[in-house]
This record gives sequence, structure tokens and C-alpha cells, in this order.
Amino acid sequence: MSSYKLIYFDFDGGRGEPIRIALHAAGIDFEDKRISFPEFGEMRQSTRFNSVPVLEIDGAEVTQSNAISRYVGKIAGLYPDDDLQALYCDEVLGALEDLSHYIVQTFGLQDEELRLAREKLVEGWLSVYLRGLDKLLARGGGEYFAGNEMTVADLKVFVQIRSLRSGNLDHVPKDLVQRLAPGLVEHQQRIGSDPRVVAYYATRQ
Ligand SMILES: N[C@@H](CCC(=O)N[C@@H](CS)C(=O)NCC(=O)O)C(=O)O
Repeated sequence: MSSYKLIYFDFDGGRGEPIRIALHAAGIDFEDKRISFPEFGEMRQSTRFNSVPVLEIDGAEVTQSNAISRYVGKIAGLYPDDDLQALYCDEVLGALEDLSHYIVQTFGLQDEELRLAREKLVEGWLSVYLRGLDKLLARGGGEYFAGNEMTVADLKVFVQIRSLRSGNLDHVPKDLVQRLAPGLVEHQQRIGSDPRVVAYYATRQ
């Protein structure tokens, strides 16, 4: 049996969190190595692309959160067998990766510069992606993004929408998702109450 170690920041979000949920849903026993930002600074240069998440399988490093999500999703039954539904799932994973880049561009800014960048983000890319994701959810039938069942795409959207609605991004209104893409709010509640997601968070208490 292979050994799995996931290295990511010590918070229940970001690119690492959907992988943690999927690993748990897959029944894969893994080391959940949570690192602080100073620890990341020390190890950054030694990772392949100076970034996390990193999944080690039997000690061998693999990167790229969406590739890892797909791999674990296949084991967990959280990735479509059907090619078209798999494409739909991948489209969502890719869109969220792009959105992450736009959000991260505003990190580290301060005061007025931060306010302006976040307002531009809200009016621009965030609106574009929230509306686009809402349409992709409707394409999937309204409940899930692909295959009429929960996939890693749903997990990734769930984590992102939960973060956006938490108010942890200054100058991003907490009700933005509700106003622009109410279907994503219902989706967050649906995924958050899925027994596999509930079971994962029970391990976090
Ligand atoms: N495409 C990569 C992006 C990885 C990435 O940018 N990770 C962020 C954390 S979520 C990071 O490590 N940033 C550190 C840095 O850029 O120095 C993936 O999906 O895994």
C-alpha cells in the first residue's frame, strides 16, 4: 500500500483543501502536513515549482492541484467516467485556477492600493467568474457541475465560495456571491451537507 503525504498551508481552504476532502472520501490514509508561512519560506526553493500543494506518493513529489484532484477524484469516485462530463469537470477546475491567480494578485497590497485593486477585482474578474460558474452549474443540471453527482469540481467551487462568503477578503462584499450567482450559494450548502464532506470536517474537530 502506498504512503501519501499532502503538504499545504495550515488553513481549511485554498488549493489544498479540496484534495484533503477527496483523500478522506477516497479512504486514503494520508499525512496532512500543514505548514506555516515561515516554514513554507524555508522549503519553497526545494519544491519543484516553488509552491504548494505538494503530494508525496511513496516519497515522490507530485505538484499541480488540479492534476492531484483528478487523480484522487478517480480513486474516490469523485471524477466522471464519461468523457464529456470529465471535460465539464475539468473546465470548472481550470476556471477556478485562473480565478485564484486574479485573487492572489491582490495579496500583499496595503490600504488604498488594496482597496482599489479589490474593487477592480469585484467589478471585473470576480463578477465574470461568478456569473460564468453559475452558468456552468445550470448546464450541469443545477445541483452539480458534472455527471449529476458530486465531483472534485464541486469540492473546489465549494471551498472557493465558502471563502468568498466568509468575508476574509477585505473589500469583497460578503453578499457578492448571493447577488451575482445565488445558485452557487445553494451549491455551497448542498456540498457542505454531503455526508462525505461532513465526515471529513468531523475529523477536524
Ligand atoms: N498551479 C499550481 C499553483 C500553485 C500555487 O501557486 N500555490 C500557492 C499556494 S495556493 C503557492 O504556493 N504560492 C507561493 C508562492 O507563489 O510563493 C497548483 O495548482 O498547484
